[in-house]
Amino acid sequence: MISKKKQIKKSKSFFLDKFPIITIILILGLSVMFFFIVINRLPLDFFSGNSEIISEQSDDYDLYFESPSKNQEFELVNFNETVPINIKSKNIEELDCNIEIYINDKLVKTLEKESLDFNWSPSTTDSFTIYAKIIDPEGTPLHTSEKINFSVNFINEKPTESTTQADVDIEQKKNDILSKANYRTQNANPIFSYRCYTPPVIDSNLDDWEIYEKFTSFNPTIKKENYVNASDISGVFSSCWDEDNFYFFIKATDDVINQPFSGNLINNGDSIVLVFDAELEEDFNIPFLNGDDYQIEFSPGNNSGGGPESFVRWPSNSSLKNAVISAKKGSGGYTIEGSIPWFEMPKMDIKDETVVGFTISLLDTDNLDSTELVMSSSRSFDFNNVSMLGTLIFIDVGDIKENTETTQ
Ligand SMILES: [Ca+2]
Ligand SMILES: [Ca+2]
Ligand SMILES: [Ca+2]
Ligand SMILES: [Ca+2]
Repeated sequence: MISKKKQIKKSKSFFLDKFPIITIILILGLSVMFFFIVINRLPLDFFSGNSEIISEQSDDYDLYFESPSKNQEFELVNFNETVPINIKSKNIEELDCNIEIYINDKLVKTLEKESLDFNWSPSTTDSFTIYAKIIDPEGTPLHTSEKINFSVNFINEKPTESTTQADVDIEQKKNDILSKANYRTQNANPIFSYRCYTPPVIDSNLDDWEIYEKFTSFNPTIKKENYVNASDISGVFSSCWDEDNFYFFIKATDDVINQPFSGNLINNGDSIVLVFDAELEEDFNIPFLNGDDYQIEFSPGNNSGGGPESFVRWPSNSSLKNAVISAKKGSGGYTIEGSIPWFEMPKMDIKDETVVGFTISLLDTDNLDSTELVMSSSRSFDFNNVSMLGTLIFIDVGDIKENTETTQ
């Protein structure tokens, strides 16, 4: 535009010498008219790129995805598993707005700007594109994020025919709990533990876990520079509960099973650690372990053929006398299935909708004689800092065995 004006100025002085002023005005008028006709006919993009980008540049809002990352591949065990969606925002603190999430150009969720995390349940093995929009109260998009491609691969199950009413109700119940709960959203996506109506048999047969949600998104947390790939150490975790016990299983993938120790040393070999903060809300600002916290380790058994073991690192420094544990070691990994009676964790007063601090960590030792790498269900983990814990939510959605029978 500037060069055009300059040109017009030049021509103006040139014309002034030879033609009457009226001709100049006529030419100027025609040029202006012609300019606006051209602008109107060309698509807007020709001049500005995109109308939304104008507002983005002027206001400097931004949204970016922490999860999924670009081209991330999610391997899900079954349809109870979800893809964690975590979004970070920039410069929208003062803005009156909501955030819309689109997957394959379909609106899947509208989030409040304060909590930009949720779990998305894909229904099929596929590739997806996700993006988010900042929407003002009138519904006008102010900014659109970068598009992120990711893929989902269901390892085991065939897709269910359709979403049952029960699934819808469960999602609704979860969302209601999350909207009321006070938990550390930044640490991890909450994990749900379903009430069981038929307790799993603790026998290293994992069939009884099919109906429960599985967690697989472990992050390297301690000595993470040693992380190589998922066959070095990764895992599938699930849990459920009833009035008497907390039940769990872990299926650890581990290229080298090495547990030289037993007793209070098991955390130096291949083992898992469960940490619970029973009074999450009350202890929100207390980073150290206190009287309502439990740090419990499990070993699949040592190298000399000893059976599975537990050790309560906090608060008691002893084994869990009344826990039932079954473990199986194989090539490429091990499983631990267990039940812990609630009376071993007396501060865990668990009922429907109880929210506690929780992280499960996989401790991997391959060739050294102490832990080489820790993978955790929270984004960061420290044995002595409960403020890094993620969240476990106990939920009663009825006898889900009955609900799923109709779709199988
Ligand atoms: Ca079992
Ligand atoms: Ca390993
Ligand atoms: Ca505590
Ligand atoms: Ca190992």
